[in-house]
Amino acid sequence: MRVIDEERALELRKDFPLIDGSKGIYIDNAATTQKASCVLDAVRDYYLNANANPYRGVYDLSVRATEAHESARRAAAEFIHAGRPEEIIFTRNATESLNLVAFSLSELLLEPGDEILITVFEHHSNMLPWQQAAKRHGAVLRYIECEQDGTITEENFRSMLTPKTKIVSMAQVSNVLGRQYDIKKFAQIAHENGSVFVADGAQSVPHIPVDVQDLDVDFLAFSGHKMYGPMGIGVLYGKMEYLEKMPPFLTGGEMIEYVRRDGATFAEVPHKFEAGTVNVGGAVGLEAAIRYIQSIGLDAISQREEMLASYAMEKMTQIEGVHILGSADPKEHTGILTFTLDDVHPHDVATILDADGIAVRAGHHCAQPLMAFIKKADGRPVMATTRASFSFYNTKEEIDRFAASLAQIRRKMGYGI
Ligand code: 7TS
Repeated sequence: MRVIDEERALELRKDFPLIDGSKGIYIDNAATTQKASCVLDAVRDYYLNANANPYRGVYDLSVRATEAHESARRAAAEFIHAGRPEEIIFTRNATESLNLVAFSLSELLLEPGDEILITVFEHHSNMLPWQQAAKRHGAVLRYIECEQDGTITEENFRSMLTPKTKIVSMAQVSNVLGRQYDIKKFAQIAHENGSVFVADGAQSVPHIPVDVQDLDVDFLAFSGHKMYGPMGIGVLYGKMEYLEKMPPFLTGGEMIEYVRRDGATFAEVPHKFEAGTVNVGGAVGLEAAIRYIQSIGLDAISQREEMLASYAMEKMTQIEGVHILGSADPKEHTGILTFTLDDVHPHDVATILDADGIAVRAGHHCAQPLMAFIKKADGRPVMATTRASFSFYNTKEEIDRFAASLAQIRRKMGYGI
């Protein structure tokens, strides 16, 4: 493994034209990462040299477009260690992947009175699809509450399962707390209970090695744009035993075998779940992003991001009024530090940081139930927070500047230091 030290980070940064040499500091990587030039080149090359509607034509260009899409599917399968490429379905993003599984799996499994189990820290994209599924099927959506630092104990998890729990869904890494959950263990417990386990990998797949066969999750959703790839391409991994039985999510062109006036037979998996013209350019970009990540190594990436979180945490905890959500251990943050600053609203924090050229995220981070659940020292819910999230291309020098800017905010707002 080639360690990413400051020198190597600056070298790798040359791969990201938007931030290379920029005075600004981009630390909103959990929202989306910057795009590597090799990704942009691959997308451009596809449109310049192989663009056609795939799967439909017999002519050379269409065959090349089909091959490009299938090559990306093989790359995604290899990246998360799926047993076979057909278990990879391309979607627009993690949100669409989660909607697909929530819709089609619940059609297959849910009866009135059944239960779906998720956690209180889920991103809205792994919450609303289950709320809707529960409504459609007369099922009950239950929430596991974590401890204030984000911990979910095995006992707590077990205590929420009942014989009616058909589906369990949770994030492998929380987009607010940055915490990584032992989904291998939780999936095993869910399986012992006869429940299907769905993992939201939007914040884990870009940062830590993920092996779906080792984890033995039944589904895994993630987005290309959070892993240096383009927007508009996402993945849903699913075990073939479920995908084959699940009804389609979207219907129309390309997902059929044969259509009659009174119905249709559907195409084989994965095409059954890829209705309409697919995003070949996005898939090509995703494959380039995967190859890029593989060339650096996820072990090196996760080590670097942990180091940056640790460095930032040390600086931030020295600033009066800063409170970091989640664990006190930087190893439990996957490069994500969400915080409050006494007396100052997160939108003011983010605006003042922006004046110093620093891009962070402020608000509820699409996790409003978590914001209402996490309490400040005075017992009131945090409701909104500011989040800094690092990528391997960020540097210690950037964190020094971020911390220096953060340290001035309370004074600038008239609260002294
Ligand atoms: N799940 C998690 C855990 C996420 O963090 C996000 C996006 C999604 C699902 C949805 O991904 P999308 O690509 O479909 O939008 N999270 C964030 C965030 O934290 N800030 O902006 C987007």
